[in-house]
Amino acid sequence: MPMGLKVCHLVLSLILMDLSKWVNGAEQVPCYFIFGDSLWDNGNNNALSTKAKANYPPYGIDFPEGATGRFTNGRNMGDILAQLLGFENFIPSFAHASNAKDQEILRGVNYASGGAGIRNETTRNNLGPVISMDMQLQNHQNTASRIAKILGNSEESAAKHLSKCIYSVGIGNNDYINNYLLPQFYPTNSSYTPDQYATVLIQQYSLQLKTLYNFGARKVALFGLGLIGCTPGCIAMYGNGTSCVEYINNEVQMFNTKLVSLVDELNNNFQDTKFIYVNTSSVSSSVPATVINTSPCCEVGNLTANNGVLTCIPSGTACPNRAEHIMWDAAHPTEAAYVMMAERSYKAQLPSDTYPIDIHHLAQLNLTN
Ligand SMILES: *[C@@H]1O[C@H](CO)[C@@H](O)[C@H](O)[C@H]1NC(C)=O
Ligand SMILES: *[C@@H]1O[C@H](CO)[C@@H](O)[C@H](O)[C@H]1NC(C)=O
Ligand SMILES: *[C@@H]1O[C@H](CO)[C@@H](O)[C@H](O)[C@H]1NC(C)=O
Ligand SMILES: *[C@@H]1O[C@H](CO)[C@@H](O)[C@H](O)[C@H]1NC(C)=O
Ligand SMILES: CC(=O)N[C@H]1CO[C@H](CO)[C@@H](O)[C@@H]1O
Repeated sequence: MPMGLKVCHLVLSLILMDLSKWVNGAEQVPCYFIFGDSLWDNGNNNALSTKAKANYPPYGIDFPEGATGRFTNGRNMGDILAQLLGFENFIPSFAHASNAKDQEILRGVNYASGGAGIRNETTRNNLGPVISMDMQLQNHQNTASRIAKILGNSEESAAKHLSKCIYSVGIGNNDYINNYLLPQFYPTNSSYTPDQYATVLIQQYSLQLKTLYNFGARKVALFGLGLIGCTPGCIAMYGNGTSCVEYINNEVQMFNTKLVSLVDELNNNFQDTKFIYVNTSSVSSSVPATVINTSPCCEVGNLTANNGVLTCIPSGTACPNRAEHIMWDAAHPTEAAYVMMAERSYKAQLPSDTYPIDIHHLAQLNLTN
């Protein structure tokens, strides 16, 4: 299958190796904070009584520490972006923050939780409790207090430090997959048309981003939703087993369009701040949509019968040619696909990849308060 991806992955691996040589110990920003869902989770769900977890083999088959709770075979989006930003170590999970040294906390925390959504009830009714965006922001408040203590009991010093960091937020996929698309568990589909639903999601997201701003965030990358209708899980559950489910992609696109408008609005309202939009379908577009591999790399259960469990079977098999696969399980990309997406969000290759600037330029910005 995707020869293009294989070649691309090889080239990108070389770029990553090269980059790590000369930026080693030279972070472009002092800190990086991560909010989001399973594309970003690095172990925050491990101790929760939820079905939305990935801390068992074959997850982590290509990760040095094995199955850590990352929903892929190797590094995830946040890991690769941290490396591109010049960090020597991955950003620690909030679940382990209490064990982390002060110096580590100053470099950032990862709050992301598999299954999490903009809405608090998302995923709860079908898979169990997860850490919603509101709860991730509450956890960030704890971190902000700790940082104020570290910096001499000064909230002002904390806000100043936090203003220099990069923030990435990737949330909203589950408000569709584990909410709007499951009317047997959630009332949203009978309450809202797709356009109304996108609007209420964006309104709530807007408040959440203002909260993040109030904690000091000034450089924020917002990741748009992916082509959910093309994931193996959606194709199995809502399609005819072969092609992308277009009505789902259209619903997700309504959200993305409104998110771009929100980026404009926030940048107009907060002159000392830059929000950017990462177009997830654009940054994954080296692989033509027509060759999206509908078979996950790992062994998954009966997708049409399981109310949204899209993860690998515990101790199931994994395909040997993982660098050639886009999808790792029924919902999550492989590390190879994440490398491609992270690289293009960091340095845009097409004008449609990021708006108005890419993460590399966001990091370089000199914003005055
Ligand atoms: C989210 O819902 C849970 C369970 O109903 C509740 O315990 C929690 O306080 C809610 N969190 C927020 C931020 O609303
Ligand atoms: C169903 O699958 C066939 C190929 O087997 C395809 O030609 C057709 O467009 C699909 N229909 C829908 C509604 O996706
Ligand atoms: C995202 O990129 C695709 C091209 O892959 C483009 O068709 C689409 O309009 C872009 N969406 C937004 C919201 O910029
Ligand atoms: C998967 O589950 C569906 C719905 O329960 C059932 O109709 C189908 O036969 C199952 N497929 C397999 C391969 O077991
Ligand atoms: C998944 C989905 O969008 N289902 C339905 C939700 O309700 C509208 C009517 O407002 C239907 O058109 C959708 O198909």
